[in-house]
Amino acid sequence: MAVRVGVLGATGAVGQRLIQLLDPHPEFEIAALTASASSAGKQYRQAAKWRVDSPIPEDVAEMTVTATDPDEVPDDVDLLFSSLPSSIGAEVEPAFCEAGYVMSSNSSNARMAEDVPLIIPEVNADHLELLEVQRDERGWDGAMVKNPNCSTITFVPTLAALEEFGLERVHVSTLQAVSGAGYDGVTSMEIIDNAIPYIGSEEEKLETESRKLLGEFDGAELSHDSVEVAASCNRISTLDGHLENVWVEAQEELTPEDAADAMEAYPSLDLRSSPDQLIHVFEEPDRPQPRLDRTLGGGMAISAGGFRESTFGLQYNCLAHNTMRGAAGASVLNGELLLENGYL
Ligand code: 11C
Repeated sequence: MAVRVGVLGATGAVGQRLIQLLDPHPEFEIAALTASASSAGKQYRQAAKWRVDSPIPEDVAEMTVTATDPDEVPDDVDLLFSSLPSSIGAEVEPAFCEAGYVMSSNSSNARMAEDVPLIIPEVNADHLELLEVQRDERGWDGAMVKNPNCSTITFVPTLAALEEFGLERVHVSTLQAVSGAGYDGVTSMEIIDNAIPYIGSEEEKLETESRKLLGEFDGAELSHDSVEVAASCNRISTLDGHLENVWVEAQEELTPEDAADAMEAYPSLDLRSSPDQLIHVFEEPDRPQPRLDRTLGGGMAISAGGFRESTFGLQYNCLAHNTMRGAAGASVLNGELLLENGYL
């Protein structure tokens, strides 16, 4: 029988992608939708300005949206996907966990909390065991798992593939799509013929989340990885797909061929939404490109190319679909991981 799930923040950009990925889904069935107070009581088709690239599922269109409040979500909902704005997530997500709901959240609040697993299943599924620490410390019947920021998800799996070479220092420079800012964040008129070399708190997220993801959990504490990460972030006029330029200095010799082989061989998982090949490696120097390559693996794969030696060590480019692999798809994958590991 399918697990009954709810979507918190169902009318936003990531909430809409979540609905697209969850209806239909072989393991999950949407049973609750929440949004802001102004949408509560409305049918979803009236509450949401639907903008994703497939029709709104008919059964979802007819559901009534409720306020984002634990008392409004049925008790037999076992898993919540949260795409709430972080200020609201910080306020209400703990109340849902206290009320017994298990939550896979894309919201940026609490990602760096020491007892909250920040998970990319292919990179650090073992960090899920932090939930025992979380349960002890917070006394929750429910649980909170987070996925990282979309631009962090784009490059961390490529670093994980290179860990055997002893990562020392990484610099990453991003070219981020406008959809990362949500529907209202950057309008097309602001960004056409332009690039904006600043995305609020984004650089810090790449620098800190990457070290938490690559850190080690010893059963009691999580130690953050010692790799040094410096990030610079830019908004460009792509619609979907974050492209990143990465420079890596490693302890061991790391040739472009070694790096490409290690990424190509880096394993995917057999969760429902896992792509067959996690990292696609391109030989063409002008790939990956957002418009051509963001939908590889149903939007859940990462791609890499442009491997070369540079003054600052190995250099390459990588790409992922920011609202699929980087946000909604990342939360769904974490939900599947929670199910597979008996947390639901
Ligand atoms: C952007 N990466 O492209 C951001 C959006 O922490 O989940 C996602 C912010 C986050 O603007």
